[in-house]
Amino acid sequence: MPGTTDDDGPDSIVLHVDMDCFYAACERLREPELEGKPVVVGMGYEPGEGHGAVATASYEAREFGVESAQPISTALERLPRIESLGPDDDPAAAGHYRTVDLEFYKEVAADVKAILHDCADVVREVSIDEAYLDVTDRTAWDLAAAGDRTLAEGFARHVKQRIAREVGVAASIGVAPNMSTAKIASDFDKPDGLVVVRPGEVRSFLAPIPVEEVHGVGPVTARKLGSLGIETAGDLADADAAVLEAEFGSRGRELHERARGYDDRTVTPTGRPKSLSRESAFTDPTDDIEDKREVVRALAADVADRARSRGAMYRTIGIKVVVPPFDINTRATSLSGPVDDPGLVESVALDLLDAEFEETTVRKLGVRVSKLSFADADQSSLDGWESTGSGGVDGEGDDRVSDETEASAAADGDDEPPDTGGETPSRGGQSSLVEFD
Ligand code: DCP
Ligand code: MG
Repeated sequence: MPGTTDDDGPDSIVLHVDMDCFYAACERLREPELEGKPVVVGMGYEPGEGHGAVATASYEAREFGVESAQPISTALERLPRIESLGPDDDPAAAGHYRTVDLEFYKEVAADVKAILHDCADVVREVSIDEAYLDVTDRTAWDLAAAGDRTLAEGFARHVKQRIAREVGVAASIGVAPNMSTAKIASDFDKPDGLVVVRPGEVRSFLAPIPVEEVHGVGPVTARKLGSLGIETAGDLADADAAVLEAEFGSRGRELHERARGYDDRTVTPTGRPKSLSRESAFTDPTDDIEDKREVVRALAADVADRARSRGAMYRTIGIKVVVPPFDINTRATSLSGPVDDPGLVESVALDLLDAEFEETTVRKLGVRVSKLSFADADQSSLDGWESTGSGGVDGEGDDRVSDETEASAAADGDDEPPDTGGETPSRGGQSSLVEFD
């Protein structure tokens, strides 16, 4: 059982990766001068608007009491906009407000998720900026040759560094033998955290954690637990299982188990895709039509191949053309019925490219098939977002193109907005903006 010390197998190694102040980090990618400054991403802060919510705040802005899901009016009271300062006001105590641009954040998230899929065989994407990785087969709990660090820690550091170097945003990572502990660990030392909880340390790591942070404990349960004198995961672990079961039913027993460090969920890939896509970025933007066509051909072949291997037929074929710096164009053609036809994917994608983008300088190209139907409805267990490894369609040694994304399920490949739990007006308002289709 994963996450336990049973004799039936080695302990799992689960990474939980969660980007730090993600939307704000994305804004800093295109405006590096915002680094180190209070940044608030949300809606409704322009004069005369007044309603809307904070999507996220940079850690500098959080010092002023600004936080996710807060009404924007409260944020503005706590941290005025830099534009509204008088000549004598302190600019360090003002916020740089930016409007939610989900389309751009999804681009950045897709780049991060591509790295995650490259680093793990099983990736469960749970929101735009968060995923679980099962890396049991890629590393080990053994100590590295020098020192007292585990190999798993070195592996997680490598993932973090790749994200920082290749995408330019910071991730916090928790490493643990099970999902719920990994999640708590990733949150434990934010921002830029790396917290490793070894198999033998789970219970002692969890003991001082407030019950609210145990996976599955919401505010109502936390209040009830509080009334039973249970404030921490340690209290919960020590509580009488029968009492918990009487109070909360079977969930009580489950929470008791989690607090004691047992969580037998395995990391399963995010569900059946609604679309399949692949993108490639050029190292240097190009307007050469033959270069562009060559990439589109390779992407089309890869996507059609993946669709076939999953038994998926498609009714829409589309392309994505990213013009520097971040102008995203998508075009698609709908067919009269579902097909499995690699030649058609190529010809439709090339037609869409030629029709409008023959002379355009592009930074990145993508091909997508969507409106999928599956020949065999029972194939869902095979539909995970398998890792295709690096190299992929672009071919080793082709340095004009970096192998960029295995389309990521939640943030990119799905047509649904990512589920971060709890909608805010800001996100709700943006969720109709989807790439392709
Ligand atoms: N988000 C949102 N509304 C919320 C919560 C989050 O729009 N109520 C968006 C903005 C966040 C992104 O989702 O940047 C990721 O959510 P997180 O909860 O991971 O928050 P952050 O990444 O911003 O901060 P942290 O560093 O705490 O992870
Ligand atoms: Mg985050």
